[in-house]
Amino acid sequence: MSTRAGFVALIGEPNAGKSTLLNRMVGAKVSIVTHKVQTTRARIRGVAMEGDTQIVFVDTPGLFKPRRRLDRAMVAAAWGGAADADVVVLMVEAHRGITEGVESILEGLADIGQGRTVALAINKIDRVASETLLGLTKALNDRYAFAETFMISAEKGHGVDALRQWLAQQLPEGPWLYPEDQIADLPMRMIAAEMTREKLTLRLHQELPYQMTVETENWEDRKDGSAKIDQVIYVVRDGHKGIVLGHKGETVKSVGKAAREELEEFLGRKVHLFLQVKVRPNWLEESERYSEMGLDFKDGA
Ligand SMILES: Nc1nc2c(ncn2[C@@H]2O[C@H](COP(=O)(O)OP(=O)(O)OP(=O)(O)O)[C@@H](O)[C@H]2O)c(=O)[nH]1
Ligand SMILES: [Mg+2]
Repeated sequence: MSTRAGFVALIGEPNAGKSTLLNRMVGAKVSIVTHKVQTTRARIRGVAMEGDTQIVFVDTPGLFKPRRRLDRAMVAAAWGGAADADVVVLMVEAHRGITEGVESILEGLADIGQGRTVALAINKIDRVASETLLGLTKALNDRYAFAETFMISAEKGHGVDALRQWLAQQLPEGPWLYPEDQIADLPMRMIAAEMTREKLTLRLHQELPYQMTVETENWEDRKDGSAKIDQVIYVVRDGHKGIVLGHKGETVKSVGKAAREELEEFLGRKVHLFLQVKVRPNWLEESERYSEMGLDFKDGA
């Protein structure tokens, strides 16, 4: 019996639904999802099986015009993910069509896509009438020679099985890359920090989520089977600290509760989660913060 295995990178504009698709393919939430743009910051790998094929999905940060150091490091990580993959899937939002952002990704693909299989996944088809999809499919295929086009709803699951089956056929023969029971390639302490960042992002408004990062500082496995996890939320201003804490600390308290509950479900054990907010005006220029996120500081230069 011959096995297959390889990497499939998901790329697209921020909010296209890349993390939602990765989670659906893996069958567990390994990458955080919010309705806001620029949620994913680094390359996150999730493992899915299709018959005897192991598909390692690589979720990437959204591709956009970078302004700050963090933006540049994120965009570099995304293109790097595409360049390292056997197959690239470009995700485009059905209801938004060919935006300026999609145009510039198509330009980048002309380079990265060479000698690589690139498929198109038009996502969020639940949001448009089917007539729209034919026109969009044609317009996109006129601009880039996609190996195949899929119409999917990552959220509802439409078209996802067909995409996974096709991807499995594209991957090379070879041994599996991860143990059969592994679903993610991301340290637990980072998954835990990401869960808190998701809950914070969902709770907070405007720019704040982009100026904040979460790190797991300490993880203690206790004798009674529970885990004690200490995390730090870094913000850039005193005012931000106040917002994260909320009136009488209510905001951080409810964020901590939501994150803890999700972590307990993910780990299948009791969790004691302690959150601390620290003002760090320069965290966006500190290389250690980038390595904690799984990004390359130098990429942001
Ligand atoms: N209606 C609809 N919404 C979807 C679908 N797929 C994803 N979404 C929503 O789109 C939003 C963004 O999803 P994400 O998976 O976080 O998008 P992303 O591409 O990973 O975004 P970044 O990490 O910021 O680059 C979330 O609110 C999802 O629930 C879909 O098929 N249909
Ligand atoms: Mg994402």
